[in-house]
Amino acid sequence: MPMNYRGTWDMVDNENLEGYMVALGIDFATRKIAGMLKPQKIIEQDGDSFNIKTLTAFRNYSCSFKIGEEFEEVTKGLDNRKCQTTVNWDNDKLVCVQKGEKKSRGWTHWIDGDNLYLELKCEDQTCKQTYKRSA
Ligand code: VL7
Repeated sequence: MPMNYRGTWDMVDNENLEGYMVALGIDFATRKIAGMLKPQKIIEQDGDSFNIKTLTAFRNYSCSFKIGEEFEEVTKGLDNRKCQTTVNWDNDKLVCVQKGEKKSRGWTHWIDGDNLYLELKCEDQTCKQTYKRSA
């Protein structure tokens, strides 16, 4: 049985989003707005099929994928790049590799109790986020 990520999750901690955004080349004004946001993740999951919505008062981002199947991801409203993206299980962790112009790009999710963790990586920067289950 795959780990169940379904739910609504509210961000409670955000470490080095600034460094991650600089690595992605996000402009100053957008970084200042983005740094104020408290995203909510709505995760839908049917076995190995996922939809992850990241919702904020400023912009939303949605991503659908199936474990092990590479797809073209356009990071619309973020840095607007194309990546060849694959998400795999590492035990109960979700490990995403985003191949493209930026080196060492990807993210990892894991769950511990009512906390959802996310590490976002780009080049030499790591942003660490914590979410709490709200539904
Ligand atoms: C990616 C913020 C900041 C540009 C706008 C701010 C809008 C939110 O990749 C992500 O999630 C994965 C794993 O859960 C699934 O897609 C989230 C958002 C990180 C990056 C870049 C600032 C512009 C913020 C929509």
